[in-house]
Amino acid sequence: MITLHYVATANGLKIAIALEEMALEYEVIDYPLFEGRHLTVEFRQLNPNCKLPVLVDKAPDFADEPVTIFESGAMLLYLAEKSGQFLPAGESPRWEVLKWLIWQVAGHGPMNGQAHHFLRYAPEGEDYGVTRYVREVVRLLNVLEYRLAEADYLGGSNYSIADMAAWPWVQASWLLDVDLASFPAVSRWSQVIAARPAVIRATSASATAIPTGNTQGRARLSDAQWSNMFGDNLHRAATLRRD
Ligand SMILES: N[C@@H](CCC(=O)N[C@@H](CS)C(=O)NCC(=O)O)C(=O)O
Repeated sequence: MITLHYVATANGLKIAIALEEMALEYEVIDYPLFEGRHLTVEFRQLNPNCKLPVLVDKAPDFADEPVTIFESGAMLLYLAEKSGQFLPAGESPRWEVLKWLIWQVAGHGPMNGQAHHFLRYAPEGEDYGVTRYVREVVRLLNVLEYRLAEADYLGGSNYSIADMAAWPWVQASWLLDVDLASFPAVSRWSQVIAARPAVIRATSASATAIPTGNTQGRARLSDAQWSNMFGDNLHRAATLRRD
């Protein structure tokens, strides 16, 4: 049994999709986005970075003890290796998947995250951050367009963990007022993935679906919610020590 410590955002959804695709048994522990329930000494033992998602496999193939994995890219690799699916074994196809997976978690995800931050949370009237990061998201969509005009999926001809990583963030592009219709190959890829039964299950199950309030419109946070997301509570968590 796998426990998924979950937040209903694009990074969380990547892992829910992977678990559904791989037909692995799992339970979800939900951490509502603004509540800061993960900013604790206990949670820090799962992820020193105090971020979600985190996966705990109580029955790993290679150890008697539970294994804890943080970082969505590491989780996707772990699950692909555990299930033997969605990461080809051969050297060339494997590296195609790995380089697009790393591209997503190191650049595409963080840049989208910053664009969402400046649009939803930053003080209004400050355009620099919005312009910088939304423009960067558009640039990265052009990179995806280039790749997906030559290949059905990011890793080549087969759907893989690289697509599972990128798709939830691409889906969220409309929230940035970026029209995917300008990227025909990305649109085609996005629609094909959206129609997969595992993706439909992950995006619609009550435990893992992304609520409107997590993504849409300008966020109106209470002082406590702001502190959990960006302020003192968040930063204090990085100084918590084990007892
Ligand atoms: N690089 C990390 C990003 C994790 C991350 O930023 N998680 C966000 C949700 S998408 C989070 O935990 N937000 C709540 C918080 O920072 O308190 C990954 O890919 O797993």
